[in-house]
Amino acid sequence: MTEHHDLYAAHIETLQQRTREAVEREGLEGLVIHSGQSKRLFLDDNHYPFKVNPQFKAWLPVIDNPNCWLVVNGLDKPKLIFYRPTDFWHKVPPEPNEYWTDCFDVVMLKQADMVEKHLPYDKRNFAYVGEYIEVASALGFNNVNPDRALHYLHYQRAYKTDYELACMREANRIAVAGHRAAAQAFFAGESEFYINLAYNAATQQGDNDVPYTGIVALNEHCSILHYMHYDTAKPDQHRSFLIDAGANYNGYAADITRTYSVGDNPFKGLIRELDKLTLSLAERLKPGVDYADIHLAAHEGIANVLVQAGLVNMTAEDCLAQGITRTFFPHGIGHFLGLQVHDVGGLVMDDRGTPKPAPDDHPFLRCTRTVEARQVFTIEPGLYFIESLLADLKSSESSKYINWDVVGTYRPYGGIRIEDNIIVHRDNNENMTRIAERIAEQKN
Ligand SMILES: [Mn+2]
Repeated sequence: MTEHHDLYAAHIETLQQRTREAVEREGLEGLVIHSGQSKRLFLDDNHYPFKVNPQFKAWLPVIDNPNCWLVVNGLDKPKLIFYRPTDFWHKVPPEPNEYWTDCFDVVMLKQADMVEKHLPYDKRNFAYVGEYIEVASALGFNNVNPDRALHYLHYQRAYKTDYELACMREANRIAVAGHRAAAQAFFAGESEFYINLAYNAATQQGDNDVPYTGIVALNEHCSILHYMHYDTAKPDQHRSFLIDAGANYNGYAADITRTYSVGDNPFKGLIRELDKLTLSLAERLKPGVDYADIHLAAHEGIANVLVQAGLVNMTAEDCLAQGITRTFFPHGIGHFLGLQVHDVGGLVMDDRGTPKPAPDDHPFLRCTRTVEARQVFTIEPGLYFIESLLADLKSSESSKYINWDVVGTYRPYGGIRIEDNIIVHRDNNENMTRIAERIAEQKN
């Protein structure tokens, strides 16, 4: 993406302004941001996959290099201390020379423990931002992950720069390619394990590259909300397939869910209803709307689907009032998306970090912010047939309103979730996922 160069420079300018404000609020001179360290397994000489500090990857598309540092104050050109050891065991990153290097004063670091000479000499007015508190104190930092500065940065991160939006469109494009390959593997009758491989091959991202562990579930497994197992055996019958899988571009995430079914059956009708619900809820995103209200609207939508499908024997209003929709849709309607799949800053009232928790009846909602332009959300209603929650419902007063024989016919399909990634602009919404799907379809 050649246009990245200009967008990137503007992105850095925005981060500089935010940093200036953050350090002023904290009474600091600057921040020293640590990319992280390689973490060793207990009593072992192998390492966990490296996951970079999100505050580091906010600045530059380097997500695979531990022992790097940024020194930023919002005024001077940011300093990048880039780790490049002499090492014949591991792949050493190339000397940075891409478009983004112009925005930094780059110094090379050959030995991780020699970083001190590149850091500010007087650290009293600098804060360490990173995971390794013992490293920070060994280096002489007293101020670690300062609250006021981080609250401010986290809150601001909800407003994506044009560069970030471009990255997220690309992440969606890559993920959609994976979803298409996965759907094909499902209809070809493959196992969960193989479907996941097909996804990885199409995205060219391995299990450690994608932004989160993908959910690849067949049949009843679709009812396990965080099903993270990949069954190597093909089931006797392929009834349904739920895939929640993303992709990463420059450290930015896509987070997409689709559900499929084989043949013509009533479950397919339910999938269509959920698809419509996703689109209509996405339409509700607009500046000034309370995101939590979209969650409540999702429950109204689910109540309507339950009535129409004959799963309940009551009005949608009563279904909602008795909380029955929470049995079938027990998670939140979505979340902020960005550098992290569940991006930060969703549950605060302001840039001081004043909490704005999820409503008592909906504790799993991850965002309660007022919707504004430049924010990116997922919208992901679901409808599941979860054994334990159905058992609770069956033993409750409301059991008499449930058509249990109808519930029984859907149980072997597990459940449905349809999840899109949406940019809210001032005058319109941009459903990145549907756009990427349309483009991919036209190419074929
Ligand atoms: Mn999601």
